[in-house]
Amino acid sequence: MSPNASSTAAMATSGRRDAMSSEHLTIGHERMANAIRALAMDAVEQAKSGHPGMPMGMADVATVLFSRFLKFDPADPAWPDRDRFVLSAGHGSMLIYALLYLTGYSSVTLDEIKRFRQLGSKTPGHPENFVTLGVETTTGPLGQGLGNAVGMAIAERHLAAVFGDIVNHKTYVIASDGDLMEGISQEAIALAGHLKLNRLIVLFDDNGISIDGSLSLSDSVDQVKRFEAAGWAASRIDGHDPQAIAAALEKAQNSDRPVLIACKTQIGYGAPTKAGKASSHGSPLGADEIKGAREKLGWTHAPFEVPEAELAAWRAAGQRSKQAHADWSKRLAALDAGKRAEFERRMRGDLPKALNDAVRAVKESLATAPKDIATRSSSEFALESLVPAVPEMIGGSADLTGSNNTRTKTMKPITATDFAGRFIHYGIREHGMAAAMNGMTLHGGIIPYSGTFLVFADYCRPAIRLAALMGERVIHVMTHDSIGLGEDGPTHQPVEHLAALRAIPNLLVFRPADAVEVIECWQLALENKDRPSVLALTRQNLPQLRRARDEKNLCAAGAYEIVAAHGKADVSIFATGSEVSIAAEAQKLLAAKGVVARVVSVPCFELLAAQPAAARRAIIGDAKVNVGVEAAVRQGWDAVIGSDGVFVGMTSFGASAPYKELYKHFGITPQGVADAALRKLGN
Ligand SMILES: Cc1ncc(C[n+]2csc(CCOP(=O)(O)OP(=O)(O)O)c2C)c(N)n1
Ligand SMILES: [Mg+2]
Repeated sequence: MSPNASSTAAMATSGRRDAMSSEHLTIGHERMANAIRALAMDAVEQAKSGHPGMPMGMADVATVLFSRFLKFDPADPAWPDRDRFVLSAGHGSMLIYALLYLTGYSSVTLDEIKRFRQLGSKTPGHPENFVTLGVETTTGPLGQGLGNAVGMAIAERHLAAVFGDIVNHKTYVIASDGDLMEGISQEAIALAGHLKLNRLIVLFDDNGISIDGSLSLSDSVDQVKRFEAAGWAASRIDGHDPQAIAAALEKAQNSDRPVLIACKTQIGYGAPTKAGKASSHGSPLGADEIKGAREKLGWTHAPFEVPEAELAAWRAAGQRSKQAHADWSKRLAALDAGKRAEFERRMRGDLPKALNDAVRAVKESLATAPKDIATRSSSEFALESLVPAVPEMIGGSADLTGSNNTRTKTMKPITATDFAGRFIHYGIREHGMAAAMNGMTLHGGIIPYSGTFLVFADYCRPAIRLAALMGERVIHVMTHDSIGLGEDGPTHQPVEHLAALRAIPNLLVFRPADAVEVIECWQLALENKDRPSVLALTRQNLPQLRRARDEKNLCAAGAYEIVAAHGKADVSIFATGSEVSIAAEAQKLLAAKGVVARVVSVPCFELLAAQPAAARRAIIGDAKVNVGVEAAVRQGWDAVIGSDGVFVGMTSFGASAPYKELYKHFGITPQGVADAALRKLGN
């Protein structure tokens, strides 16, 4: 059915969900949807770049969703119980900007729409949640938004289990062919289906077109069957028929499983020659085509002009949830004061006071009874105190729970029948895990931490990058962090991963050297509210180097002198993680040769780089020779040791053997470090 044939009558049939405003009924669906289409065409034309096809194709679906189903309040974009709306197909950003403007968010004005894609505007090329209030997550890399939405839906169910009916909302997604072709989508839908996330509703823009042309060039998947196989309820509808859209959404409200609605649409709907064609995907339509579209759609208004009546209908749609919002505020106010304060604290992202006590207790215990254990085990020891103290921490692992040591003794799993648990068995789905974690953080009220091997950081990387871009606190525990994992060999031994992670702006990469540094790094990861962190941890045992009682978090400076020189140092040895104890042994060998050396532990390059210049210089010192030691590639180390510094590490992939033999084979030993320093000193 075409929009012309539907509109008002269709809207009225299932109008019991919302008391539609009289304006809306007068204006009707079609004119509201055309307001989106016109704004998308005009903004892309003015910017001379952008993607008009998707917003034009999905305007009908979006209009029904936003005017009849979505629970939202433009006056309070951060309302904790709003429905989440994720535009996974971020290239269609004009769809969300049009919706935000039309429904009355103050963040997107008509002027901002006119500045689409310009520097400093609220309407960047792809939606950025840190730029535009009302945008829930940053999308553009296809598939990520869908992955985020799964995390949001998990967060909703968990918080509802903990706090009751003040958390009771849905998560809606618009996803395109590209979103569903990306591998991450399989991880996301499988996890969602397994957990029966029945408040997750995906509206698939089933337009059969991608950039190269017809989807048949590269794909023949039956998406409905695919989603059904993953445990979803899935159906196919005409995405231009408001009645069908409303009926499908209505049915989705009470589903017992996640819902896919495949909406058959025409990309660039309304464009006279480009509709249904890839040419409407990612370029301005051009003046003639836009003129023709205006005629075809019966939209006679000037560019960027939304007549008062249409705007009023949309603004009325933006007011629909006022009562729901007020009712929610009453429920929140009626909550037990302690519970309410706890909910509000978590949603603000503030840490509980108990954290500091937990950190102190771990440090006290380590000072009393030192632990010469792997840092992955130190992390578990830390978590045994942190997890009870910080109830918003939700742990997990991508099927390596026993290796990552991320599940504490008391943690129960989150399951389809009990969301009160605090541990997620993500399955072998690193990418889906990392994207879901982003979604949990974006939802609010949760600090997710993961577990996998460091080498599989590559499988999470696109999501970690987005966490860093968005400034989201997610914490990745990545164990088996070097050749020190031994026999599993080079496929499992990260060599370039630390450097690659350190290259991501705003990401904190921690590589603690012992049990004390582990608790300090955990504390820093938790306290850095606007940054993601990776904790790189060992499989092999390490000595506890820090034996003194230090209230102060020495890792906070990114680096610090862990073994002082006896006198003026000729050599500064910088090392991270498992190589710090090797550096400490090298210092003794050098002392035996009459060479004075100091050892600096560098648990976090990024925090060191952030130190004021004088403090950084003091940490780095002025020894004749700087040596860097890390069982990884040199890249990035020159910032610490200088280009004249000596580096002892890896220049190739590792090998399969017991780890002690590997360290010897690759020359990463106390003797190797001492020899390198001596050579450089000319001794
Ligand atoms: C991971 C990723 N790969 C590639 C792209 C570039 N890209 C943007 S949209 C798109 C595909 C367009 O097809 P579809 O998703 O069906 O969107 P439609 O054209 O129907 O709006 C591609 C390849 C991207 N944004 N993300
Ligand atoms: Mg498509």
